[in-house]
Amino acid sequence: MAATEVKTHFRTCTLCESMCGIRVDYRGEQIIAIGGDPDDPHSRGHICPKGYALQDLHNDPERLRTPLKRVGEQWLPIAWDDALEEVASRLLEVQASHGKDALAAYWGNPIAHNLGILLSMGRFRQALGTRNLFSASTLDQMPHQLVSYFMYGHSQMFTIPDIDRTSYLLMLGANPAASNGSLMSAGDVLGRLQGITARGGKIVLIDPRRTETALYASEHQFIQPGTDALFLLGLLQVIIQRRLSKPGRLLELAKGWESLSTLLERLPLARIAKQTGIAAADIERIAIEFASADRAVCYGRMGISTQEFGALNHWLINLLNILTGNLDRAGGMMFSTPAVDLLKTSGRGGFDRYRSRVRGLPEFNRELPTAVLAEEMLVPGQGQVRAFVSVAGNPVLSSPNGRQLEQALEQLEFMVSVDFYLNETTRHAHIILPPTGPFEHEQYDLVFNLFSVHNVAKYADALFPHPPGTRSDWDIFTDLCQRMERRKIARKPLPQRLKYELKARLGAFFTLQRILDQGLRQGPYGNGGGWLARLNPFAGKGLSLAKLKQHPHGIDLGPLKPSLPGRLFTRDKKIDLAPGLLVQDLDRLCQRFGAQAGKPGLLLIGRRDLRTNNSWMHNSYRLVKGKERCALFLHPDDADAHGLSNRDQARLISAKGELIVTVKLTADIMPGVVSLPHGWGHHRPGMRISTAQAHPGISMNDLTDEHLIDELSGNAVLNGVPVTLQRYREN
Ligand SMILES: Nc1nc2c(c(=O)[nH]1)N[C@H]1C(S)=C(S)[C@@H](COP(=O)(O)OP(=O)(O)OC[C@H]3O[C@@H](n4cnc5c(=O)[nH]c(N)nc54)[C@H](O)[C@@H]3O)O[C@H]1N2
Ligand SMILES: Nc1nc2c(c(=O)[nH]1)N[C@H]1C(S)=C(S)[C@@H](COP(=O)(O)OP(=O)(O)OC[C@H]3O[C@@H](n4cnc5c(=O)[nH]c(N)nc54)[C@H](O)[C@@H]3O)O[C@H]1N2
Ligand code: SF4
Ligand SMILES: [Mo]
Repeated sequence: MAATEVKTHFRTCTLCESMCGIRVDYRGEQIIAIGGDPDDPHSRGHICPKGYALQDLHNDPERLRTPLKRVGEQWLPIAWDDALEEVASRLLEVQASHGKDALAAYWGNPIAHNLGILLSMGRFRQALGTRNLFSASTLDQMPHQLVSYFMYGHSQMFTIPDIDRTSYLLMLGANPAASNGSLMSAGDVLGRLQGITARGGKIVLIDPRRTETALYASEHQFIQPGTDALFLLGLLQVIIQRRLSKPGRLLELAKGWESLSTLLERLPLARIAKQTGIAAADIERIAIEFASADRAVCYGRMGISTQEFGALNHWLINLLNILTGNLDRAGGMMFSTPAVDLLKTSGRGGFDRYRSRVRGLPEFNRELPTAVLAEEMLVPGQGQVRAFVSVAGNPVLSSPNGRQLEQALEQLEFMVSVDFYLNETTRHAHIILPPTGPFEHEQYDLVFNLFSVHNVAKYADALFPHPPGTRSDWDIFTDLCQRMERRKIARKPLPQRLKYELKARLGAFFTLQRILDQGLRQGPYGNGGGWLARLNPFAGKGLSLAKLKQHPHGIDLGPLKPSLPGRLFTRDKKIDLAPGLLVQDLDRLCQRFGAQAGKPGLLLIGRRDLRTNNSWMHNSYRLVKGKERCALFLHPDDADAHGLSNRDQARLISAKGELIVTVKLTADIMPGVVSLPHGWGHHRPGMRISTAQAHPGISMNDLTDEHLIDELSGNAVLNGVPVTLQRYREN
């Protein structure tokens, strides 16, 4: 008998960092409606078009549910047992014949939303036992993490702008009107930004494009791509020279003050103005306004992270906040206090303990830059990568020079993808292991609570039970790890095998929910005692999973709190203002923008729009319908110079490839700069995403260059890529 009763379920949307609370009305297995949850303390009812599209993902008949094996041109369904057995044995065989590092793995962005992957990742990394580990982090925020590691002693100690209480937000290279905020998880981020101006505060936006966010800003300045470090140096120089620095209690908390003034007076303001395109008078004024605001915060994101001086930018942003006394205080740059404290459970990090084989780039946190992934597969020699695991990632569309990666994937001995779509990347796999969808497993935001502008916690059970014969990411990785571990241990003496079996039995006790419960109990709001605390008659005051479950809309844990020096992970419990490698990197900046620096040609930057989610939600019709969204934004002056008119076709050429683009003229982009979105290019053959394939667009990463990186952090340069433009006529 079909269920007739309509029920409502509350959970958090996992598509972007915003963590919106959603309410899902459903009857039986059928979703009737999705809307914002007005009682969610974090998002207060806000939701964007992608939130509604979660139902398209859930209902998508092309979302894979059964493992697939590629046989010739065909994909054949196979049983889980057979699939997992084959994956475990093939991966280990490749390592047995070519060495441990002949295996590479890549983790994509959605892992950050996925409790099951996050909690099994450490074990899986160990089971893989290779140095060739990669993730979307080096296409995104590695510079933030490297700077936190150097200055605060922990690579996960993310700095979060306290937008709810600031009166001056200086924002560089972020477009929250499209992205809904990044490294600043905030439900209804635009409402919160409007709150700043409504309180009489000011938002200054620095971006080579007058973006959708400019509508919410009090002032927008164009900046020449890749020159933010100069602009930030300019601000710091003005503050130091005019003696506007007032670090207050941070004076005691930080070391390295003496090196700052000489460090920062290296390039004349006039030259900075020329290179950045921001007038010296504006740089001076913004510096003075920033230093004299009662609560100011400087925040920079993707646009300044994925460029040549990503790490330097984040260091200078931190210095600006520190010099003006705006670190670790209300309305400034703060640190969150999440209910499960990842900082305590993960290592501090480490840098340059080994290097990539071909280009010799340093590891960070036992990861290598994704910009070297393809060459590690393509360049022959000892340690060449011959097998690959992709987890929740689509690097063919998301990493620089995606076409090169495609070639690299084609010649691998073995590839497995843990992913529920047969797409640009997974089509190269030999086996695809598809996990359940986001409504079919439990949800708690381990990562985004760390990025949150207000401390909150929320848990949701699976909305729908696992359909028979399906497995979650957690199930897949736990099983795969066991199979790999057992194979490795099989050759060991009996006592070791028995010890392993015992550990495996005990390990089965640690379900996802139990691990989460333990994390909550041991976190800053828990009762501190973990399992033993259950025996304690006074236990129960603190947060636990059972408590959290009583609050389906989530719990408000209060605004961000000052947390230094207690939160610091540096050995001497001081903030390091002048880490050696960052100081050295200033030389690279000065060389790059010295007196000799010529005028660059056209530079390509990226963009996001509200209805995209990197590369992978384009199989939802509601998200792809409507106007074409891959046009090349071009300033009318540049169009004139190239003899182009609106809607013309043109050839856009980089060092790595070319694309035929339709140009869209707009004065909202800086002259000399052009913009394309990423995440498109669904024209590749052999996929099973028909709606996306019917709206293919073009991939910006067919043009980006794997050799363009921030040399310090290894992060890919995805903004500020040199290109040329030519008129295009079809013969
Ligand atoms: N040119 C340019 N390139 C960019 C960027 C840019 O701005 N410009 N942005 C960069 C940034 S910030 C990022 S984060 C990266 C993103 O890069 P990636 O993470 O490599 O790509 P996504 O498009 O997020 O692809 C996610 C994949 O995960 C799968 N997936 C989704 N949910 C789950 C799940 O729960 N479990 C599993 N197992 N799989 C799942 C999807 O089907 C999809 O195949 O792209 C980067 N690339
Ligand atoms: N709708 C939507 N939301 C998303 C995503 C998505 O794909 N779609 N992806 C999610 C992910 S993975 C992330 S990491 C976040 C990213 O979140 P944001 O960082 O807010 O997103 P972007 O839109 O990439 O904003 C980068 C801005 O930097 C500007 N820029 C480019 N080059 C430069 C430069 O040299 N200097 C300066 N100052 N600015 C520059 C660009 O014009 C752009 O406006 O968004 C998340 N949210
Ligand atoms: S803003 Fe982000 S979290 Fe909120 S509904 Fe949209 S995609 Fe989901
Ligand atoms: Mo990202």
